[in-house]
Amino acid sequence: MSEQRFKYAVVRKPAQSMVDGITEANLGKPDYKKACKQHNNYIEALKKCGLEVTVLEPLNDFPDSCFIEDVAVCTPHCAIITNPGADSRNAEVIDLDKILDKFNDDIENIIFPGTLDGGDIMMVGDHFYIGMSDRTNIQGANQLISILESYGMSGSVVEMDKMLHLKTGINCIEHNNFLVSGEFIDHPAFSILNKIIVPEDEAYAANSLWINDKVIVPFGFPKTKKMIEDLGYEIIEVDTSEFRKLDGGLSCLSLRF
Ligand code: CIR
Repeated sequence: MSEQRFKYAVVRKPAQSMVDGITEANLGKPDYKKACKQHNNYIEALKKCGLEVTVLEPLNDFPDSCFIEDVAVCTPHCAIITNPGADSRNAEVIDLDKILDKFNDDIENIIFPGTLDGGDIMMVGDHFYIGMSDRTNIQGANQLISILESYGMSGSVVEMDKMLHLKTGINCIEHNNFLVSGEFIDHPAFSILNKIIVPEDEAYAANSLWINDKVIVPFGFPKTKKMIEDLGYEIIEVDTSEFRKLDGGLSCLSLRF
């Protein structure tokens, strides 16, 4: 296997205020220093996958701003700045256009009354699945679909009602392989895909991250790690325990394009 799809990543360092981030995980408050170390290891893993990484400064006014995946959808043809669905996160998009402008000829925007979080968007080639979570509404989804179609791509909505984001429970690791957990295991939208069923006690690892044919897997999920390894992928493990306490996984911590 060898496939170079992504060249760049953008990440945002965690802010000290992350201890007050949104969470339903019930795993306690994150340890800020530990989170910073884990974030550095994450950056190193992205570099090992061949990416040039832009590291943005923390935004202390936005406790969840290290979860930069939610503020943009990066496609091979344009970048789309989202309108994040959580009130406390909505203004995280400020100044993002200046950053994404360096890499993209075209920048588009999701605008009110549409809301959309990048964590709800799964790119599979030129098609984008859009999870209808509590953060993404139909206006946001329809705006995204029209933008995608105007660049020759496509999108479709996926009904869901249990998880925070679509990619909390399903992720494409290319070669038509998908890691799936919970409500997406028997979901009609995904019936024809090659599904790798992530066991319930390892559901967090469904959010493993394919980059250029390596797969970054969260530390501590041996069954999922083995299933991915057995498919022939090279694995990089990264501990994300402090981000998990805020319902965040591996994909949430970067934009890749
Ligand atoms: C939030 O609730 O928005 C953050 N605490 C976690 C965001 C995780 N992002 C993602 O799954 N794409």
